[in-house]
Amino acid sequence: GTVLAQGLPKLAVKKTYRVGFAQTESNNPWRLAQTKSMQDEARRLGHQLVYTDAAGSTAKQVADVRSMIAQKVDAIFLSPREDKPLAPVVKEAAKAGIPVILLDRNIDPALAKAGTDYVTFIGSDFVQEGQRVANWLVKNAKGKTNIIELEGTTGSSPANDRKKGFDDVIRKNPQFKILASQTGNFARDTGRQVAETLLQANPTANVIYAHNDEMAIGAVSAIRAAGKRPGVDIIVLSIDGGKEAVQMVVDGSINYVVECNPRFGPAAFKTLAGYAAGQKYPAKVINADRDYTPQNAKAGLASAY
Ligand code: GYE
Repeated sequence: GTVLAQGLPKLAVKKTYRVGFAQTESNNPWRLAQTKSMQDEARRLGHQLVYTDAAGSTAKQVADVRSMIAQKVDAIFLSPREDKPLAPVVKEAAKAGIPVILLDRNIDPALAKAGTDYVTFIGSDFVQEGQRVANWLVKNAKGKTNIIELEGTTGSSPANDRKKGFDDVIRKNPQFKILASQTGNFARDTGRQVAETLLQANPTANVIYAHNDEMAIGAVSAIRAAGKRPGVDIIVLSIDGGKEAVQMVVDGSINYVVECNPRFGPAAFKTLAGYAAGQKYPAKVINADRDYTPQNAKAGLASAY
């Protein structure tokens, strides 16, 4: 495409595009639901999707985007695994005349700018997700509350922001304490192992806040292995809202889940078409997310992915 004066490449109006989707990994239901939503919508509209899976490697994702640039795709959807190392390839794409739309994870705003280096970020407000979890806890916990936090992938925007949102609220409540905070890489088994170690080191812990469902589900196993009752002796809090976790809210082993909707396909391709038609976008297009409580989880199961 032609490069506009302010930096963003123009996208020709066409019926169908050949568009890249650089996925970060495929090891959990959230990622699979996101990929399916992108593939379904591409198929529905007749677009060709050039799909890559970085399999949890930031270096591979950088190479994947470079390969899409070399293949001269019309546009690139990118879910950046980490918020800093992907910034250079976003700029490289723009220089090559290929517009980038960030999906679900963001790039450090100090390193790349919406409206200059990429079109927009479509996704959830991760700071708000963390705040919502903390607010539920502050409202529902009784007495002294000692928290273990399982962080997402180090250097990813959801891990940074889910921590910030949660910790900021907790810090304002003196009877609430975060005893330990460590990464579980958004993965079930790592989450289980880290939770096991942290539960042993912190016997007074009575809350585990996991940055995603997978780690929360791993933590539930760790709590049981420690001879305690998840959801009763130890409150379990999570973000994502996949079916398995929502079912665990119904069963009582997870206490509260804030949804993070992975169904990006319709919004992604609508934004692409709108961009080609000359529509202007804000730096962030924020998805509206619901939550799952012990009161509404059963009714909500049907809408969980
Ligand atoms: O919460 C997690 C996934 O980037 C918002 O990454 C996404 C997160 C999601 O692997 O389950």
